[in-house]
Amino acid sequence: SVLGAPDNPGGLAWRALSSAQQEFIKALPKAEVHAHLNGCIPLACLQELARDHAFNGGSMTAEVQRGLAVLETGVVLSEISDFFGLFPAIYALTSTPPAVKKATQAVLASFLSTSPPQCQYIELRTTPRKTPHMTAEEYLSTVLDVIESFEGRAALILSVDRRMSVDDVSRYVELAKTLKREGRAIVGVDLCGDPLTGNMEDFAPILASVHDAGLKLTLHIAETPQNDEPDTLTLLSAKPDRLGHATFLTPAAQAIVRREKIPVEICLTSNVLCKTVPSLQDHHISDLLLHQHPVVICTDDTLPFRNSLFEEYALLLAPPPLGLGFAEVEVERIAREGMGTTFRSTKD
Ligand code: 6MZ
Repeated sequence: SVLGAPDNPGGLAWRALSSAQQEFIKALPKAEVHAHLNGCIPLACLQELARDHAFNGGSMTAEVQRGLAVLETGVVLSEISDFFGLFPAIYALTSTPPAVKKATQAVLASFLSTSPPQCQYIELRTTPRKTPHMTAEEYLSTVLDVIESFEGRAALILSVDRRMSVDDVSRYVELAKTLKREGRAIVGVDLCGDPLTGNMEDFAPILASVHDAGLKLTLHIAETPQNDEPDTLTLLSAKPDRLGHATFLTPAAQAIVRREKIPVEICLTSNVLCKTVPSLQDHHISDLLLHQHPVVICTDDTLPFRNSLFEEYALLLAPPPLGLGFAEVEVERIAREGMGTTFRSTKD
């Protein structure tokens, strides 16, 4: 099943729908453009990776075991900073090219190979990583080989992390440009990672340079109240083509985002579970839609959040308090306009 935990916000909304409404959501053409590879590994695949890891003599540190146990039972976060502590456990299991290949295949299959598929097209993002078993180049090339096997239905966004050094950000942005020149299925660059870290003054010009190579730029921006106006305005100076979250835009930042009509990637379950919005009903999507601002509905991290794209759309359609109560015509328009925010060039 592509449906996640029955008691998460999307699961409850999904079950509040009639079967005709569920069929309507399943049949809607959709694009997924904000999904993190290591955050979207299906649980069964992660468990298989843990078995492979043990079989190959890999050590299962207490940290990895704890992380796995949390992911198996379902995460409860008191704040967003708890979230980033989950990744070392996942990374311990995706540290060789065969493991990365298996994980990428499982992630793409979970979006594209279900019947019906959750989406028609996905831009999957991931942060290059070097480990004792592979270089960052090998990591990306392994991910790209799998993406390309989906023949135009998937593309890569290379993420750089706010915690990286300026040198690493530069190196990975150059790598993204090289991959694009080589004709690989890469469409853009993303900035992600713990929103409370990093100095964006140094990152912004490097990020802006991706446009010269024909790549697009998306940035996690104003995800928490601690992301102050200088941080947000500095990121906006890089001329992003889409924004992730954009929950805490100050009036000055909001004026720019509205004027430039920069599409916002909306991750409803993620924001509710990370408690960056007080409730679904208070989510900034309502204000964006009121202003006819372009949005695209996305899952973010289906592994910890146990959500699916179907359920994210259920959150739009189900009546309050479980959902936002949009009419089917409106949900259809949101899906269609979301398709229009992708980084695919028209000639592809
Ligand atoms: C910021 C996030 C995120 O890149 O290793 N990531 N960054 N905000 C979020 N909101 C919930 N969710 C995930 O995928 C995992 C990485 O994606 C980023 C984190 O840096 C995480 O380590 P990849 O494939």
